[in-house]
Formats: sequence, C-alpha cells, structure tokens
Amino acid sequence: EDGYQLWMRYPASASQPAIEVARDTPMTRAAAAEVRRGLPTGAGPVLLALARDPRLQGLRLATAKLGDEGYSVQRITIDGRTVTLITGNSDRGLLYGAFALLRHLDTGGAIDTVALTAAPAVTLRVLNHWDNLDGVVERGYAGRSLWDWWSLPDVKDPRYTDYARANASLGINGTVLNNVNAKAVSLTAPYIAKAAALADVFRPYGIRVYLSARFSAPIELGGIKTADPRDPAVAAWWKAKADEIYRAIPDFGGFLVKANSEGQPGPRDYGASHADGANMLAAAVKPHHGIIMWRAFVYAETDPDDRAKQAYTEFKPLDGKFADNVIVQVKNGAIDFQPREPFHPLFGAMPKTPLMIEFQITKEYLGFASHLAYLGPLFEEVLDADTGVRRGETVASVVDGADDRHGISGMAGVANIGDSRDWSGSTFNQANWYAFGRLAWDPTLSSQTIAREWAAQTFGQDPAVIDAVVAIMAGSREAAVDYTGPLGLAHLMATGHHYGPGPWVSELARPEWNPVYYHRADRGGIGFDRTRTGSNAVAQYAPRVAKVYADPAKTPLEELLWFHHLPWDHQLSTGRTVWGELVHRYDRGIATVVDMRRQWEALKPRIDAKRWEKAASQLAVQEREARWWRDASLAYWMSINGLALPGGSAPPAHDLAWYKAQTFPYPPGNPQ
Ligand code: BDP
Repeated sequence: EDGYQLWMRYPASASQPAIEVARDTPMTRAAAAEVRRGLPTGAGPVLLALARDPRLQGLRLATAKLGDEGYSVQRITIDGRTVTLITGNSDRGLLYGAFALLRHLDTGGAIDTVALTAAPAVTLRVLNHWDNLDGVVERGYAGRSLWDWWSLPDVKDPRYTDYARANASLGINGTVLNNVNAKAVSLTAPYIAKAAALADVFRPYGIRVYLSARFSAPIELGGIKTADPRDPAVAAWWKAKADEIYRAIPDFGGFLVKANSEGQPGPRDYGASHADGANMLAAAVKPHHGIIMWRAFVYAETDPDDRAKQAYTEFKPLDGKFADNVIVQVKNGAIDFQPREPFHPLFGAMPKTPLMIEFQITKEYLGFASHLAYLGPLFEEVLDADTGVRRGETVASVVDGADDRHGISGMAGVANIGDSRDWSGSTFNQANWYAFGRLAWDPTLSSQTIAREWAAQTFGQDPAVIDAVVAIMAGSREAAVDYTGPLGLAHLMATGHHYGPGPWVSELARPEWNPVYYHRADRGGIGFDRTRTGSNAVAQYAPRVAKVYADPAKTPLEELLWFHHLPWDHQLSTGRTVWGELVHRYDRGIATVVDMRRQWEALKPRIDAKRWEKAASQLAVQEREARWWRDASLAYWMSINGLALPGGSAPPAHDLAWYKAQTFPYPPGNPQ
C-alpha cells in the first residue's frame, strides 16, 4: 500500500466476471476493462449497452434525461436472465456508469439492489495543470510533472492511463496540460505532437486535452510585430495555429488564457478589451467546436485602491460581449485562493456570460502537501453561497448555467497531481482531487458525503475507520483557517513560496503584494474596510448580500475582517473582543490539529503501515507549523497593538525577530 491506487483499490477477484459489451469501441473497452478489474467475485453478469440498443427496447428505461454523459445502472431481466445493466445515451455514459457501479460496491452498496442514475451538472469538468515544460509544477507539492515532455510523444508512460482512469472515475472530462503562465513553445509543432500523444491516451477515458496559450505567441513564434487581437495578421496566425492543432488532435478542447495578469501579455497591452482578445481566439477554434477559457484573475498596478474589486470592475461591463464559445474562468474568491474568501462578486453579476468557477486543489496557501486540510468544505461553502441576485440563486446555480441557458458551463480545479508515488503528495490530498471531481459532476453533494465515500474506497469499509477518518477531515480546513488567518484575515503568507507566516511583510514593490495591505493592522485596529467608508467593495454584491457585508454586526465572524476595520477592543457576539476572538481562534486551530493527530494515532492498528506512517509524520509537521503560524502571527499583532494575551493563552515560543529571520531555501513549486 503506497497510495498509488488512489480510491480505486479494487478487491482481488477470484473469478472472471461475465461481462458483455454490446458495442466495441475504445471507450466501451475501457469501461469493460474497469468493470472486469473492479467487480468482486460473484457480482456478475454485467451488460454494457447503449439505451438505443435493440435489446433494451420494451424495457421502458427512462434514459432521455441522462443527456450525453449521464448513466443508469440497474438490475434487469433480459431473456429470462438477471443482469446488471449499465446504460446511457453515449459510450461516455457507459464509462461513467461503470465507475459509478464500482463506487457503489466499494462503498458498501449491494449489487442486487443497485439503482443509480446521474447526469453531470456542468459540461466542462476540467483540471488545470500548472506544469512547466521543464517538469517543475508551479505551486505543485507532489513531485515533478507527470508529463515527461522530453520523452513524449514516443514514450507513453502507463501512468498516463492510470491518470485518465482516476479522472474518468470522477467524471472529469478535460485537462489543461500546461501552466497558465505559459510558454509560447508549447504551441510549436513538436509540442503539439507531444500533447497529441497524451490526447490519444486520454481519449478512451473521455478526457479532452486543452492548452494554455500565451497571448503574445504570434510575436514570439510568428514573427509578427504585434499580438493586437484586432490585427488581421494576428487573427490569421491564431486561425492557422488552431487548424494545425486540430489536425493533430481532432477533439482538442481549446485554449485557456491568463492575460494581463501578473505580467502576462494580453489584449490590454494594445488598448483592446478582454472580450476582444477572447473573441479573436474563439473565432480561431470555432470551426472545430473548440472553446476559450478566459481567466478573470486580473489586477493591475494602476488601480491600487482595492485588489478585490478589480476583476469585477474590468469584467462586469463586458457581460454580453463574449462570443458563445468563450467561458470566463473566475476564481472562487476575489483575491487569490486564500484559505477562506467570500464568494467572488462576479457570480450573479454577468448573467449573459457563462462563468466557470476555478478552485485551487493544490494547497498553495494551506500548508502544501504536508498539512492535512480537506477542501470539500471550502468548495461546498462557495458553491452553496447565495448570490442574492435572483431568488434561490447560488454560486452553483450560476456556474451550472441552467437558468440562463448557457450552452457551456464548467468547473476548473488547479491540479495537485505530480509524479510522486501517491500522486498528490499525501493520501489525504487525494481526497481534494476526489472532492473536486465529485462536486464538478454534482455541486449539490455534501462535502461530508464525499468524505465518507472517499474514506471507504481509500481505507476500506470498516465503519469505525470511516467515522474516524471523516472526523479528522471534517474540521481540518477550518483548523487551517484558524491557525493561518482567522476572522476573515487573508494573504498573510511569506513572500514567494507562500508557505509560512509573514504578516509583517511590507517592502514588496507593489502595494497589493504585501500582507500589510490586506490586514491594515495598526494601533487602533485591524481589517480591511470594504464598506462605504473604505473601498466600497461590498457594493459589488447584490443589495441583499451587500447589506449584510456592510454591517459588522451582521457579517459572519468568518468574514469579518475581510470587510471591516475594527478596533481591537470591539465587542463581538461571542462575548469576546476582536483581539480576544483572534487569539481564541488561533488557539482553537492548534487544538484541532492536536486532536487530529490523536485520532490518527488511534487508527494505527487499523491502517496499513506505509500510508499510516506518512500521514502521521505529516501531522507532526502540521502541529509544529500550526504553532509556528500562531506564534509568529501573535508576536506580530502584539508588536502592533501593544496588548497582552488573554489569560490562559501561551506566549509565543520566540520573539518576533526570530520569526522574521526564518528563511526557506528552495521551496517546492516556486515560480522560476
Ligand atoms: C497565484 C499563484 C501564482 C499563479 C496565480 C494564477 O501564486 O503562482 O500564477 O495564482 O492563478 O495564487 O495565475
């Protein structure tokens, strides 16, 4: 047991189950192979057949609502024989149905009562790999890139197939192979051939390949003087490039673009808008049914007022201006994948534009691979958030696009996958990949249900183990919030690597790169005033939501200092002051981690040694570092507010100078 099998640890079967496949295609073959591999002894026979198969007529199966990708798994009697039928309207339905059956069995479900029906809520369920061509994964903590660009396209590592299986098991149907901070070379012929080789491996598993495109590629590769999207030569270059890619990859998904963001080139360099840029690329892929995922993650030096407002300011006026094969990719919150952020105000504000939510699965701001933080609750909290725009509208319902009848809809997750043996750098990080995939399929699932499913498939069906594992996971993200940035504080991390604490950092070139810009702590108080007396970012939300966020008494404590600058002695509903509550939450974070460790310790006899040991050592690191975050942060806050710690709270282990002096050479995942 080294974690390689992820959540697909099928029981060894003594006999070959009887499996009948009504149609022989690469995808149905993949589906059948999976069933063959995972079906326990005595669970056959299984029939995989399309809903339109002549044998199924007369059975009155309700398959119309399954759409193109949905499945139905049920027991039927055919020619006097009882079989488990996996059906759908397409081969993809059969593939997803096969995995659903195995999940059902692996989580304790019985074969003779199986009745599963599901169809995905969004059309694009995509992983974004921030993988560089030199093998370094930006913000990756699970080893090097899985893609061995050097040996591709000739060598197709069998691991590529296992990657595809794992994603297909969740319904993930797209993968962006290269970093959003893209190099133009990834669009040259040799790299297109490499991407095509991966696409060939992924195709039977229903996964399309996409590429991040560098907006200035026409200059770098085409020798054109400009990348202005309104220049016909630029548009023609992209059209020819798209044609070339589609010749090699006929089902190529399209491009993901980070433009005019953190130094990346884009249409704004030429006075053109984001819509001009996106639409020019959209026209290039349109004849091939490709799409453009255009990121809204922008913030410019020219607008130092409040970084949290910038994406909305720039994109909201463009609503209705994007081509119909463009989807705007919006991070879950308005700043940058922090352990907690209020939902992004663009959700609900651009009804004429499909918005694809982007989550970060890799834990750049939550302790890399070493800390255990289950992100299911983070994803769930954002998806369930009420936008306040229309009655009953949530972020999830904006994303699924049903109300506005968008042709495309999507969820993207920044992958936490690398070439480490356990794929994600820790067993528990696998749960974040799993949770993202399951929520992309069905955003109404609860993070708790997903955790149970994952735990059963990962550690076996012993209910005591499942309960304990789920209990550890359940509070883990909140613990990370507590010990890194409680009460709505954010962006307090050290420079560059983003691993440890650095709330004191104030000397970076751009104001909004500095933690002091975000917490605004001074002798009088702490927090970012985003109400009318401050940046008025609250006004970007629908009036019903803005009213809550504008009032410190109504703002949930979890988001309080995100929206308000409050005196240290401001009284809260908990009976504590802001300062008292802050300290209380730092301490609560530590206590939760101590408890997580204790619970894991108790599981030792029930978990295989290798996976247990690794998680145990990582939990030890987490406890040490949770204390470090707490102590460093408190030492800094006390240097600002001059207050003493409330009684019963331990003083920091070192003085502030000690914390400031810590350095971290060669952290993983740092951009070059
Ligand atoms: C930030 C990361 C940076 C990414 C950026 C992005 O620190 O490495 O390039 O997000 O999403 O959080 O483009």
